[in-house]
Amino acid sequence: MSEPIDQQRDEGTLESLPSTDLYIDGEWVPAADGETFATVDPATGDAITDVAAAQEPDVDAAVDAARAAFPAWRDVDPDERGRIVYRIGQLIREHKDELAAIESLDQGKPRSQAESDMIGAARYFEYYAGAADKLEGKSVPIGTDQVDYTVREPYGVSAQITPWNFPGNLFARGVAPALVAGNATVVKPAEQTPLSSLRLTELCVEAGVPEGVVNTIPGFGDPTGQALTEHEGVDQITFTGSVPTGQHIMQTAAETITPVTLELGGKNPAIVFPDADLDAAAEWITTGIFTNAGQICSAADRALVHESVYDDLVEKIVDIAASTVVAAGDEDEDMGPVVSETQLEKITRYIEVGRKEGATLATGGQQQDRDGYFVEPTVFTDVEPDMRIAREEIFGPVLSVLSFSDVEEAVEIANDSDYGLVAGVFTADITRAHQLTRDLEAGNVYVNKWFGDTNQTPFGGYKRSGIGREKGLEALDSYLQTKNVAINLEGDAD
Ligand code: TXE
Repeated sequence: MSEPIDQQRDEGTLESLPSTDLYIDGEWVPAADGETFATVDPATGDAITDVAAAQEPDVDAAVDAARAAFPAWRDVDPDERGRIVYRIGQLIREHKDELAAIESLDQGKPRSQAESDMIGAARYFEYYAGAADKLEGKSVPIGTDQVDYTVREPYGVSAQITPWNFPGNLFARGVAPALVAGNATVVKPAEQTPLSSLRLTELCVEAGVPEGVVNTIPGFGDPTGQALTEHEGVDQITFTGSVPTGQHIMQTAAETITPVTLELGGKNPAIVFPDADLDAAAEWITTGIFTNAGQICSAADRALVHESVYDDLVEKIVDIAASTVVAAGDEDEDMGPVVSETQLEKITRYIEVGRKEGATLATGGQQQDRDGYFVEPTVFTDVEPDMRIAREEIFGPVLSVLSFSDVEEAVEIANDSDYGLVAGVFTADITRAHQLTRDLEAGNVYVNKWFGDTNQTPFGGYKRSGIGREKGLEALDSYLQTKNVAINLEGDAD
């Protein structure tokens, strides 16, 4: 075990944590050199506990364990593999309260939002479990003298590098399809939020996942994540995080031609037409930007509002923003603190940028005068498309409201971005809705809603928002490669 857990704010919350060590080859082990780091409670700024920090030898050990465990896991009968994975989902459901308490403490989000993340985590395992015995190939008709068919095979070792905004949920989003496809995994959770991944790892083992198949090694981007993505023994990489780190990982992976699935940032437009239900649009957009304190790649970052309803909608949005209650996660109000001091500084810096650029601060804009990393729900109006607050990902509870005069202008502003993750359209006109879903450059388009996509729906980005798709049956493509088999039935080479 690492350091005793002595600074927990929420008495009893961490009792169920198996350990704060690394989980490698079926055992909890300290980092090779005994290195640890503190994970911090964002509601107070105090350390919660120390967690082992994996170094290069630990990465080697985890990848070796995964490589050794891979063939036997690949060869488990598909129906049995599915049953084991399904059991993980059931265990997550049984333990959702404690998992949510751990998540809320470590990440800062309101307890009920953490609970819903954990139900979502359970759903990933349940959903993919059913695919284990349906990963079929096809037969290819190439003539009577040959039989040709394809087989879908796992890559081997899948490295999962996860961020801090949905730590437990994203652990499940990657590990569930990786396991179902027959891969072994090495997970490196974000250094800000390692705790739920440790508990989820234990539940995987309890469900019957064999030793070495899931290895979890908390640590920093460098050296831990770096050593993992460079490793010759890694066959596939799934990363969710920032564009620069995604670019860096892709460059690193190019050395070994390792396939990458990248889910990166967004600067997502929500386009509101005059015929939309404005009350509903205001609710959806504020939910879209203030949930998880705006730390969501698919947040509603930019509201593009038709000039004829601009003032009306702004008034509704500002009313909701001003009445959004901000509190520590365990108080379970609307919005918690942001995850870290670094993130708080980034957000407050952008608020300053917005002011200097000449946008109007309609509400919020302040860091709250208390310990921890609390920032007010913030709305900027009179934002112009070339302002930095309209173009760069803030990843905080800061909405930029812009106006447009016709549909062409709305589409132009919406698509004038390096990102292409999510876009939303609010209108009562079904034809216009379809035209926009066609014209918007985004991997996901919402019509008259925001969020609420399920585990079944594919999710990923156009342009610099990423490569590949998470969720849905599409996600399995990241974890399977196709082998074509051609069998000669008659005839010689000539
Ligand atoms: O991200 P990083 P950070 C965006 C958001 C946020 C910004 C910075 O705008 O403000 O990124 O956050 C690991 N090799 N998103 O610095 O660096 C790191 O340890 C391998 C959007 O936290 O991308 C962590 O586990 N791994 C996003 C993970 O990468 C490395 C969610 C994410 O960290 C590494 C989070 C390296 N060299 C932030 N360097 C989303 N798409 O939802 C870091 N890591």
